[in-house]
Amino acid sequence: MTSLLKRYEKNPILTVDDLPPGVGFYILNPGAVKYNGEYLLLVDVFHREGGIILWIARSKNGYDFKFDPAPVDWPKMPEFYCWQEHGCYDPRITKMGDEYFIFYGSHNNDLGTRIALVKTRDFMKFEHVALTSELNNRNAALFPEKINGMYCRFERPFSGDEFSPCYMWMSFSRDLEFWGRHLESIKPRPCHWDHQKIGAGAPPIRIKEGWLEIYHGVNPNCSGSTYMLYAAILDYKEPWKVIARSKYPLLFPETEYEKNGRVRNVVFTCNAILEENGMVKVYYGAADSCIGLAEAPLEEIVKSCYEPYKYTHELKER
Ligand code: BMA
Repeated sequence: MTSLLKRYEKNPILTVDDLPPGVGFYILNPGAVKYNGEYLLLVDVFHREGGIILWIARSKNGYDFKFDPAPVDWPKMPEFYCWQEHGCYDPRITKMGDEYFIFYGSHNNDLGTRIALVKTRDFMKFEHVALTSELNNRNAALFPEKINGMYCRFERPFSGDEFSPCYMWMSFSRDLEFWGRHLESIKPRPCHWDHQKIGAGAPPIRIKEGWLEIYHGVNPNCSGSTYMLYAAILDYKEPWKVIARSKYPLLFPETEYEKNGRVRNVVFTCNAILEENGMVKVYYGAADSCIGLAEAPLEEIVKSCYEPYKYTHELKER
């Protein structure tokens, strides 16, 4: 294995067989947070009745997880939006004060995905905040601090269909509902595996160098696409400025459970947790079918962003 992030030896940590029998087909892409002395995963479940629902799994040690007996009681989309939500997926959790904000993909089977926001204080009761984007936008990740007095997020609008090049933007808001002042942020790079399509992974983590963003890069090929994880370091005050970026993927599909499943060759994260001992835990969906955990010291991830690139071609940022 050559990925910088080291997989937990008992991966996958959760599969659909850990749910009550017959409930779902696949589980993937969990939001992850430490809450009240426990690790919580907010897991996408492809329900057998159709649609994607969210279900919490809990753990005392961050490795052994158990699903709650019932799925999350997710708030209904208010009628005034005239937007029917058939599925909610890829939740990204950000703590601000005593509240946890969760951006997620609100999916309508006929129209596509928009970004919606829910909040909670206790992971028991969830409250709708707003539907926060136009169509064909997703991968929203909220910064845990305001930037220049405004809420700040990554988002990833589509430029065309699923396979067209597209990349990470930032937007700002005073009230968490209306988002504007859009800025381009992390972009695809030529001669790297993230040269085509990229999007936020985990909400940014504050580190001494600025912000650490773990994002996904997508590489299209004849039989689909390969999803990998990369890291970037952003300026603390002006986070749209990329200071450094990992030259090689931190994690790419190498194991059977990452290479084979509902969608082959996928590792996809929605949250990473920085532990007090300096380890970063990355919970991720593998092949859109199950959940893995991979870890590395923050120091090594940061170092990898500053490593000189050894590829011989001359590189020009787009
Ligand atoms: C992305 C999202 C993820 C999914 C990934 C790979 O575009 O839809 O939920 O894991 O594709 O299929």
